[in-house]
Amino acid sequence: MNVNYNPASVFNQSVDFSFYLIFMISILCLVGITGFMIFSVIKYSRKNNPTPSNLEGHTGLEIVWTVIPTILVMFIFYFGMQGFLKMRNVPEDAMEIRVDAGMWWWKFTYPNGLEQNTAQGLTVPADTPIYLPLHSVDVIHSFYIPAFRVKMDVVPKAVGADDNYTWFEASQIGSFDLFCAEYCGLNHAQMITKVHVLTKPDYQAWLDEQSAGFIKQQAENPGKALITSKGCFACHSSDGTKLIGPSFKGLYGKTEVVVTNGEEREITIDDAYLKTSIMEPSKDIVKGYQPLMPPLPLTPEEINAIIDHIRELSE
Ligand code: HEC
Ligand SMILES: [Cu+2]
Repeated sequence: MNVNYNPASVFNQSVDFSFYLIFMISILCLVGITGFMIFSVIKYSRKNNPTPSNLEGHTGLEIVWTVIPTILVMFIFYFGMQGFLKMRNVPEDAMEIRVDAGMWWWKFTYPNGLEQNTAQGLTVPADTPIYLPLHSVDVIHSFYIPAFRVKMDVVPKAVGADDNYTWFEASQIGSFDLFCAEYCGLNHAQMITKVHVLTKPDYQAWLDEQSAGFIKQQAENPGKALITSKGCFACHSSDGTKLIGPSFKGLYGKTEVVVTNGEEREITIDDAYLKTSIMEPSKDIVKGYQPLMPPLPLTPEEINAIIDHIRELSE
């Protein structure tokens, strides 16, 4: 089949070919079976065929309707398998960008340590194979870029599976939707972002600029950088807006009611309380909120940096 279009990735041709092949076979079956039914209704009506007769087996027919579907299924399998093998075999020279998913955010980590979040999206160079190891910190998500014909489950280690992966090579400059295709809870719909495909020189310029900014922010305000890179911002704002969790603004020193082991108690937010809230989120639940905060892997230094930043936001 000659589909005349400009494919967005190197997978489009084989995936679309399999799709159209199956679609065409289905249309042929639909037309053939419907036609035969109409033919039989007319030919064997009471008017045209007054004396009914019984047909008792027909070896020739049985062979035909076993052999033809088998050939069709083998065709579908052959083309499907070819496309599948291409998607599972990552080229050796692929550039690695690690993908982390959580409720309800994405994080993309570049070889030089640069991190991009859901708001920023995934930026890649065109005509370069990109290898994407997929990690989930909580439940099963699914990494889906419809324009590239790429969709792969992002499975948490806890499920016992090894980390999953996928790869692609973009062939068109532009921005394409990237979202979670596995319903993963309340704000599943927030896991939508873009893949930005740049020319190789534009990508290099973008990478240099972003990396410089990222390194500067990490040095100047590690707490702020961590809140972005660890995905806290998906549920906590820094400007007083109430999201899924309370805003970090004005938090430090505030008095509030929390539920601990089913009992309400009043606390004043200090370093020790913040440390517990971050390390064991399910211990004290702020009254009026759902226990939705996941435990996130953070080192003690990282927690201290975040606490420093939360304190700053209340000064
Ligand atoms: C999936 C959403 C989600 C993410 C991601 C998340 N939190 Fe939370 N967080 C909540 C919710 C909901 C609460 C309120 C319920 C509770 O206390 O557990 C909360 C409570 C807190 C509290 C206590 C606030 C208070 O008013 O006492 C702190 C501190 C906190 N989170 C820090 C963090 C940090 C730091 C991160 C990132 C490393 C983070 N959270 C990531 C949802 C989230
Ligand atoms: Cu998801």
